[in-house]
Amino acid sequence: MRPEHPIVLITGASSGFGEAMARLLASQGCHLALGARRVERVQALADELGKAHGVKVFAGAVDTRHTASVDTFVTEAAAALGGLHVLVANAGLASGTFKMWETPDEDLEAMMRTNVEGVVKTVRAGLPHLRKAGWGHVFFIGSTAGHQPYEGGSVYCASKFGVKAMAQSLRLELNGEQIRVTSVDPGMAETEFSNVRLKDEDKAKAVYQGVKPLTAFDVAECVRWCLMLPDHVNIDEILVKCVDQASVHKLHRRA
Ligand code: NDP
Ligand code: 8X3
Repeated sequence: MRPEHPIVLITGASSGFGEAMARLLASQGCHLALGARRVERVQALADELGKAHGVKVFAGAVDTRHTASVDTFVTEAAAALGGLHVLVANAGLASGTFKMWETPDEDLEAMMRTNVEGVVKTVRAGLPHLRKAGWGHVFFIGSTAGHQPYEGGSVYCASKFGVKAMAQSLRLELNGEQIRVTSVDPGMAETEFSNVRLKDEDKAKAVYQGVKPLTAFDVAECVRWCLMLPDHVNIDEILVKCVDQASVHKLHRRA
């Protein structure tokens, strides 16, 4: 039975898509559990959204690479909010644009541990709460990089192909339960993503030069729409790109 005010846990809520989802879903009456490593950011967001929308918002520090950190965050969130209905495994990153044979261990591990292992740890910790509620929705945040590989993206693409595989497996594994599974797979969107990837503000800005990219709110709207559909409707996958991006390699840039 769908709760009147779903309780939504979002990892990576300190910026970008996660922050936008928190803002949009709070405005729709959802209670929230917001996590990231930069806890001061999620705490400020939680205070703001709780006041603005009268919803309950739990904020916690979480590093999704570490089992104990994820387990503590999820347990404390569920205790503070009285359960969980929706998981958004959003925390993720690209680190560098290395050719495969040049990829340093540090970047390899950052991407695989956050984008693949972190997602498993989040779903593994959160799922019992959805099962207990008897109604749930798990969102994976994939990417066009999980549909089409590109040069300089081998490990990031591998991680997002992995996300796609996990979403498909989980949907099969949960068949027969009222828990929907959706992968939202965006193309280029202007967030802190390129700053984190390139570690250089000017280079990050240049990624979006002459293009009107997706915004974090466009992606949040995809999540909102899937969540609000009737219970018997499962959107498996949304591949969403800005109009200027016809494919990973075909981008229209204005002068
Ligand atoms: P941002 O860099 O703006 O946000 C990433 C979020 O992930 C931050 O809140 C960050 O918080 C969090 N995060 C990163 N590592 C960890 C960790 N180990 N533990 C907990 N939280 C972590 O980027 P986006 O919003 O764009 O990215 C969100 C997701 O969307 C990622 O999975 C990304 O791969 C994916 N994506 C992005 C696209 C884009 O073009 N922007 C397109 C397609 C997919 P903190 O640093 O505080 O921990
Ligand atoms: C982020 C989009 O094109 O940088 O997932 O891989 S892209």
